[in-house]
Amino acid sequence: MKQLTIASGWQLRARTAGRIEAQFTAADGWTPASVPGTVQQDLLAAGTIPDPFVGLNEHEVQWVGERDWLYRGHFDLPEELAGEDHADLCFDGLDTFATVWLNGEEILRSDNQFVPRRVPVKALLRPTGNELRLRFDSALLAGQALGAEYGPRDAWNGDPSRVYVRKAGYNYGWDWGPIIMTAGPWRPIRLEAYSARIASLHAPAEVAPDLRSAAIPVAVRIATGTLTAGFAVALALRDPSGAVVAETRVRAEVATVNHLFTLTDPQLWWPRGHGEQPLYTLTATLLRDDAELDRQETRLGLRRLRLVHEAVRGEEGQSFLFEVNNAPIFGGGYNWIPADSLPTRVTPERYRAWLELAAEGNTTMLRVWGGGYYEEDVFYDLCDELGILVWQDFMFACGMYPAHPAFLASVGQEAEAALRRLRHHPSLVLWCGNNEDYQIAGKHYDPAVTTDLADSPFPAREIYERLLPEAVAALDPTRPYWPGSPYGGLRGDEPTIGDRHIWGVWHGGMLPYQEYPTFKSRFVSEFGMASTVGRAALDEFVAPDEQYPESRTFDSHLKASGGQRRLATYMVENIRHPHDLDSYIFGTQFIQAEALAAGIRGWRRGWRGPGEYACAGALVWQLNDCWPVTSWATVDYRLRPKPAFYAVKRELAPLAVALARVEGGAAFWAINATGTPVSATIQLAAWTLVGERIGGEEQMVTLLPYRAAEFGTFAIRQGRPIVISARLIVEGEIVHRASLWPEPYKYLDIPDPEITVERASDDALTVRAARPAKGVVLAASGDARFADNNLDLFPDDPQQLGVRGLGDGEVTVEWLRG
Ligand code: BMA
Repeated sequence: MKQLTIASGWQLRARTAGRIEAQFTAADGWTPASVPGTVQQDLLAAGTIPDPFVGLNEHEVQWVGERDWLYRGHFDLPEELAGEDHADLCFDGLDTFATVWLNGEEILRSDNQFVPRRVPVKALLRPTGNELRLRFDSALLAGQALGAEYGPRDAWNGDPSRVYVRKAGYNYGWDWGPIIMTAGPWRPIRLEAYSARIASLHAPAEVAPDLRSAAIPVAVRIATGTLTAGFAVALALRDPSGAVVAETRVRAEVATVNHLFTLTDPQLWWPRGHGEQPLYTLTATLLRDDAELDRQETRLGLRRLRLVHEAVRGEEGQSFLFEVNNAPIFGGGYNWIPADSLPTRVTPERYRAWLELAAEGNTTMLRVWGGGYYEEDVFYDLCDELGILVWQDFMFACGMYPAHPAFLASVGQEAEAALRRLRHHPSLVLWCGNNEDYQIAGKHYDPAVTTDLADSPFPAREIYERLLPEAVAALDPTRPYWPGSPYGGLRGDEPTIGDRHIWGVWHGGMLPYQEYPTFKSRFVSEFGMASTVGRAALDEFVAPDEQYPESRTFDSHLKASGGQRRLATYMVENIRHPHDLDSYIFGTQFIQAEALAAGIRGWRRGWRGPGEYACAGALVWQLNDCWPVTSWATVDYRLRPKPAFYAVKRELAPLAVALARVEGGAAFWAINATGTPVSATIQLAAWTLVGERIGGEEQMVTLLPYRAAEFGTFAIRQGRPIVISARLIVEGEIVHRASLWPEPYKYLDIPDPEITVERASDDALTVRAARPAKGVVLAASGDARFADNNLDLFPDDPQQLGVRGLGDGEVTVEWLRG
């Protein structure tokens, strides 16, 4: 198979009134266009629009989303392609309502951003000067027209007509993102020429329960005119070192060639923190009379996966536990949203930086959330390499989606495309029907209704409970499917069944985050606390005269409903209200760190071991941002971690100690997320605010694998404010720290802790405090990156931490004052 990527010389222009032919042939009015790309990206590059991320510019660029756009591109047909029997134009992603012409012939109409299209064009091709024309209709207007035709429907976030449009929902604006209605060929366009090609290569490998062998059934689907004699497929399986461990050659008498490889003692793929991520490579070569016609390769990670719904001792309901290679995994991590409002700007390098940062933050699982898009291949490749498990939503979020036949057909194609493209990734462990659609359905959801779902008051159940599970069963039978997130029980808000989004803190009743542990759940798939970004980020999008929290620009970059009010409420309930921008930034970020830590700490305590996995996951809403904004992200748009990133990292550490206030003192427990028993010492100490150590105890413990274990109560005398420190020591090394301060912090008179920061070496610092210090945030100019931050310090425990890119920059320190 030979191919030609058609990426250069493209132009775009807005469609105007009048005959479209004249516009396509017009000499002027064109802007250089990037393919893959989006209109907004090219208009920005041409200086036609201001940067929508800066100031209030978002509001200046809305006209782009309300126009139709024309693209034209030209290509010659390379000789080696001209000689092939077949030639297809392949459009990997057209956003969204597109009509395509080749050399004046209309060849395609597409209405789903997520469905790659292939069009046979052999008969239309010329040796030179082939012209491709694309028209993208305004998705906003097209969606509104569908809404007018089929009737209004409900949706949270964005114009509700979005539910009729198979396009990334966040483009319509979300409670953390701007309205940027992209349009364009957002994924590559190429010409493929072949006499025969491999249409698909699928190897749904299964590892035996005893992990001692793996069955790898291989199916190769061949696309060609007629299969004549002489066709064959050569299969080769290479181990991670590249050595061939199995190979064969099968004659191709039918369009799908099958073969079964079995491996004994396979190298198992493990989630990070549990083992390595060895990847095998399976190569299929299509031959005719020994001549190679096409070749495809796929990487395979061999692992045994189960989503375990079993009884939880002494409790109602069932667990929601991911098990990999028979090891119970605590699904700790984040929800992932698109990393840019202009998705084609996210380079493979940026994906690597994001996912390496997530791994550095002790992320075991990322949920690709249903309001964005099925991510780029590189995202999943990196998760395979880094051992980050992926919870994959289908692209439905916070809406009452329709289920009329045309819509179902489009969704069916979309699901097939996503399943075929992503099913070989070992990191992908769950397919999930939607985000919060069972919640927005509210009273329209009646589980007793099990037939004619498309005609029910909640028609999209036809998608989540029939179309998608059937597609998953047919195309990716080795993976579990879950109808929605949250889902389980009547309202998807069940403490003992399925997953749960816990938004009683921040949203809803704005309950104190200290109450997070009281929210029971088998798997917390969303919870969050918002904060603003740091100074460096603000300087990039807020004009100096707008740099105060209540400014119009701040408000425009804070999309959460009631956001200002909620941020202020959580601050005044916990800390002394800040009066300047820097302490406002510190305050919101401090609260976010405290809240997320309280949640994870409380829920991970419920991961109590075999038969008692009362809670088996906590996914923070959200890891990243798609533009500069005050949001729930713990890392800003330019990959600068906020203090909360380090708080989450600490609470998700594989070995951890934890504290909680109880009558007369503090309960303490420890977590061992690894598969090996660990002998450790838990050291506890009680401190006054002025730094006197007034008590302490040590306990030698054995931390059994895969669980949290309670170790009793550390009694402290009541009366004055006492701060408790806890350290977990393994083979003489402090592997984890925790602290417990009296709350609310605002009542405390916290003396200056006299913090010092010393350079221990070029890439290490030692941080000390003469008195207990809370929420110590180190900052430096430029791209300095601290390995740890948002520290709780104690007089007897200087902390050493790594730092990159500091150079001779100065380190500043901020801490909770009171
Ligand atoms: C949940 C998510 C998102 C939203 C977040 C914060 O609803 O699924 O839709 O951004 O909460 O409100």
